[in-house]
Amino acid sequence: MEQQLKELKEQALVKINEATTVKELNDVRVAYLGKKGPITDLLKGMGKLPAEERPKMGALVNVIRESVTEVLEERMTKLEEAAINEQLENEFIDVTLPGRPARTGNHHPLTRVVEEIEDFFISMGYEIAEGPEVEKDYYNFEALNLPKDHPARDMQDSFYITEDVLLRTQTSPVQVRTMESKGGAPIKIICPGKVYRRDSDDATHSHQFTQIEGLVIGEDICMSDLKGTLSLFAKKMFGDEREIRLRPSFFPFTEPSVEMDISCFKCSGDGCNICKKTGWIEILGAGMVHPNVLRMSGYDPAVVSGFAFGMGPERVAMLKYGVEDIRHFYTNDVRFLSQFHRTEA
Ligand code: 2U9
Repeated sequence: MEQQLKELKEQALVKINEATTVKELNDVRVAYLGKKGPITDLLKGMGKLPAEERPKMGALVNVIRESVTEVLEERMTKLEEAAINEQLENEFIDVTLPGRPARTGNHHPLTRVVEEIEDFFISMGYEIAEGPEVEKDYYNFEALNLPKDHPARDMQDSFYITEDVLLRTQTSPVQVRTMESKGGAPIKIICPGKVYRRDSDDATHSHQFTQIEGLVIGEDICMSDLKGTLSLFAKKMFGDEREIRLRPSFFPFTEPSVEMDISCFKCSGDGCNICKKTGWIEILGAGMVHPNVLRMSGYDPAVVSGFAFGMGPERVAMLKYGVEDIRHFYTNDVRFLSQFHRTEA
């Protein structure tokens, strides 16, 4: 049996040396050291040996198994290393190749314009106020000096939910709510947000659009404060060379009321398609807060006065970026949106 064991060991060592791949070597391991291999068989057959021979033979089988295992593991390490080296050589990765650029998102053009307008007014000391889009008739109309029989309250023009509740048609109710909560204290706010009107959608109208309104209330607030503020605003949004002009207008919530034009940023007054050959572009409406509006929300028109203005950021964005159809802002076509890449760092 001793001789048999030595031959087995020699055979196993030869097979280990002959194996050239990890798989072949694993086959050798299973064949010689596995549960069904000859060494295990020999160990199982020990019971048939005379009792005095068993310890010696048992020790010999173990020594042989250990030395075969040791040689096999050494060889396995070498073959594994060789396999990895071969893989590294064959699967060369050129890390200098340029990668595919990741497609990044960017701010919606309307968001950019709204934030630009907000930044200007924040820099002038205004705070941002927000309020509900589903609003009471009182805050949307009544408190803004639009009595029950006013044509702007026509059911056909607004999305009414009940007789007294509607989707706000302007962000003015936010100002009214702020006035109520301030109890007569000075106010300097802008109110950006979505508004809703029953309009048929076309290139310049949308049933839902964005507004930014502003309200300043305090002692001695006068028309020249409004004019100075709007003049700075026009220069910030459309360039330092912009001039403004105020034309008389009418809004139920302001008296006097004005509409503001800026000198055309494309032709500087010579006349072009943007300013319809007039040299001026209408940007927003404004005025001094009507005494009725002040009174209804707890301010005494004999003590304080205020100015207010309102604009549509869609119109500002259309002029700034040359967008010809308002619906582009809402249809989220990436071919449109991807044209507005951030240029600042
Ligand atoms: C209060 C008092 C007065 C807000 C104002 C305008 C003039 C105006 C339009 C611009 C384009 C609406 O989006 S648009 O169609 N707005 O011309 N808005 S003054 O006046 C207020 C608001 C709140 C308490």
